[in-house]
Amino acid sequence: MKPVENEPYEDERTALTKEAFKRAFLDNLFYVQGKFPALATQNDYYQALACAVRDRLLQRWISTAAAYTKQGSRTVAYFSAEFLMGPHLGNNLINLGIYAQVREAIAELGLDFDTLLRQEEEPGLGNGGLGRLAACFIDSLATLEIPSLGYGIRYEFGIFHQEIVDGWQMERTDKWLRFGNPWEILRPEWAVEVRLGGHTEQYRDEHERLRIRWVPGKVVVGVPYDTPILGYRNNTANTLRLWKAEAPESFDFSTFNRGDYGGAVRQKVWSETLSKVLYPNDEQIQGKTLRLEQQYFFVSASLQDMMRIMRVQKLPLERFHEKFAVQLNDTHPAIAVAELMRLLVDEHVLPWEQAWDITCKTFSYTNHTLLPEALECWPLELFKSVLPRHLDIIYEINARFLDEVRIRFYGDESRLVRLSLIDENGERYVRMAHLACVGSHTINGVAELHSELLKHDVLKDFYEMWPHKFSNKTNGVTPRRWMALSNPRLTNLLGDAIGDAWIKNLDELIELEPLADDAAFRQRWREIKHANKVEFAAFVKERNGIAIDPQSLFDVQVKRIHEYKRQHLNILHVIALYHRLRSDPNADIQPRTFIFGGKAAPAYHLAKLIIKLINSVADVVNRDPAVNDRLKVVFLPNFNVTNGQRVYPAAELSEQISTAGKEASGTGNMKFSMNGALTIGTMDGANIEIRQEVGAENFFLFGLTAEQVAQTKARGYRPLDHMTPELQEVISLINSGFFSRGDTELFRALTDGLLWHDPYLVFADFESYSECQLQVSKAYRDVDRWTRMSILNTARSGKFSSDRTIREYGADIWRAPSVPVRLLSQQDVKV
Ligand code: 8GP
Repeated sequence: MKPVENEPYEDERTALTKEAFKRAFLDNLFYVQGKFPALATQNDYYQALACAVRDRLLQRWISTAAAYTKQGSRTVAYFSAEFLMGPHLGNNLINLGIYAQVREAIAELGLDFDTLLRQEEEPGLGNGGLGRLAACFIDSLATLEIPSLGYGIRYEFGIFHQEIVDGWQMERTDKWLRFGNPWEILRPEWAVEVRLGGHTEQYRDEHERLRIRWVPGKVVVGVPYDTPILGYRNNTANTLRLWKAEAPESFDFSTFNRGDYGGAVRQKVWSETLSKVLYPNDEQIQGKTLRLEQQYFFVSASLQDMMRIMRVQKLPLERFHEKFAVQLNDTHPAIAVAELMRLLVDEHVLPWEQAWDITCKTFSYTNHTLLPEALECWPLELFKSVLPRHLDIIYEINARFLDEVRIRFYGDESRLVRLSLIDENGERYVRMAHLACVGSHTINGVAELHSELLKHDVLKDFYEMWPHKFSNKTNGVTPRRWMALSNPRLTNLLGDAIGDAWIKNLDELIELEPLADDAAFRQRWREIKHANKVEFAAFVKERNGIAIDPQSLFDVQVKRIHEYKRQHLNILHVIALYHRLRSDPNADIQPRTFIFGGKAAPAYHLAKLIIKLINSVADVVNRDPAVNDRLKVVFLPNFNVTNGQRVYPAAELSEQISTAGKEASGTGNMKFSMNGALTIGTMDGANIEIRQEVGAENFFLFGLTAEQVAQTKARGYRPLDHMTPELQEVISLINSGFFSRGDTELFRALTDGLLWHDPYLVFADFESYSECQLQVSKAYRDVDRWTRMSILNTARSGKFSSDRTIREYGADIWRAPSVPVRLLSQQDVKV
């Protein structure tokens, strides 16, 4: 098909009018779902609606493909093992600019729009911050009209579904594809083969050159599934391309003919395992063979796909780095450095030096964590058994790199040991972060403090080697999903007050600033927050069966459960408040609802014990008539994107209380602040920048700084030095079995850890935290002061749009200019 030059034309099928929508909806119900209203389920209606939206997406997708093909434009490839997209329907309607019309159209057909939205199973193809960041980034890339592809894995099972049974987390498989997925398009014609295992051997090619051949042990096929990603109110629809693993052939017929049916099917089963399930670990690696295979699988498939695109566009491979800028989202895709070398040297016979030059100009690496246990290292033997050829390539990269180090740092043997791509202290490992650093032209952290700590701590030797490679790109989140879609009441108010340009340019929120002094506006601001709280309270009632008071302060901590994020610090403070109330029933305490949510990695026992403690405290506190008009505790099960959209708009206090120097950035902190919640937080990650933007007077700061944490540890941290009488009461209460029906051992692993060897310094920060919480309560009682602070948080959150982040990546790293898209219709293309 060739695009034809003429004016854009809205065809009947994809017009954005209400009438066209209703027609499309009924058409789809009939011809796609094959149902009529008497038999249709809510899910049928959802699918019919999704297909109507999808037609509009496809029109923009084709238009975008046409524009990019014509321009031959430089393209960003975002490589990520996780894309935590959240539901598509609502977001696509926002980005098409037709949310209100479609809601009306559906109502006019006699259906409940919200019920249909709720039918969508969210694609939970990520663990937390890193995966959600990838989703925000591809939204911003499309909004900024930058040609880009997201490359990842189409996991059949995403992050597990969390249930709470008797206070404990239970994991259930996430069958998100159960009813099909209307947002993806299968592209079997672009399937590629990926090899694994086996061995290498030398041979002589037709010119008698000595070369190396990889004889794989097994082969899988990667099949791409494409999801169009719309920009906000433009004609751009970029692509998220996720790979599914399949067997080359369903049956091995030679085996089958020998009568070994089981053996014949085994290959198929094994192949499909590769994209079967997301590893549910956040910030902790498990050195499992399957995970390395997954990483290599999607990276190899993606690089091969990019080479196919080069062929289609008739570009020589020597220009790979001019056509593509590849961003490595953490080290999960870092094997791409060795794979691109293999493809260029072994398969396309480029000289090593030229291939290396192309490789280094192609990749950039983002680090997302400072936790040592999250830095990926693969045992050498395991690595060799999966990727024998890549290990050779890594040895060669390492040898050349260490030669360079030797000359730069004459006589510094220990530096060689520290920088090597191979860790030789004891069992030998391949260090993926080192591979990423050596093979990339830029390296960045995700908030200012984090980038500084990378330079001076985790990646210090690389910084000394190549200071010019390092920069900071503070994270951001998309205001389309995290404000326009999830907080419609606020969006309406903002629309009345300052228009809606902020949705595309979040800095415009600054126009709100003067309104913080307008009493009538403050009143409306409060009404909106209150309405959001009422709605959320109804949801909690339905989910947890707990009645919470919308007049109380909604104090929220939602994120993965991890010791460094210190949910236990929060719950210890709740117990302290409970203790104060029980000791003095007349204590003047600001009524609060403490809301927790988050998943623990299934094998992370302490994190699961923290969940149990939160639920156990909730059980006691919520039932105790002596306090329960003033304290409530809620653990919201299965925190995910959908539940995030419910909770951020209702929150008043955002808990960002990690041990300073541990949280790389955080992005939930940004979502809270832009929705008008105030932060209680440490000097960690992006908290520091949020405080800088909103003003110290509009932020509740407590705790040790990263520097003080380091000093405290260097001196030898002794938790008991920080024991206070109140903290003593809290720990005793837990250990007495008060929250565990007399079981004095249940929480011992947790309390012993805190008392004797807590690397996260909970006791050291407890007093400062409690004191700061008193300040919070005081501020909350001054209704006007609080409202003013809340408005200023939203007004000054412009920096935290992922559009700003992506502009910075674009200018400093990718250098991929935007390519506006002209809308084509069916009339414009001829076969
Ligand atoms: C997270 C960081 O913990 C968080 O501070 C940051 O905002 C987010 O990345 C986005 O940059 N890191 C991870 O989620 C992470 O390292 N996960 C990998 C181990 C799976």
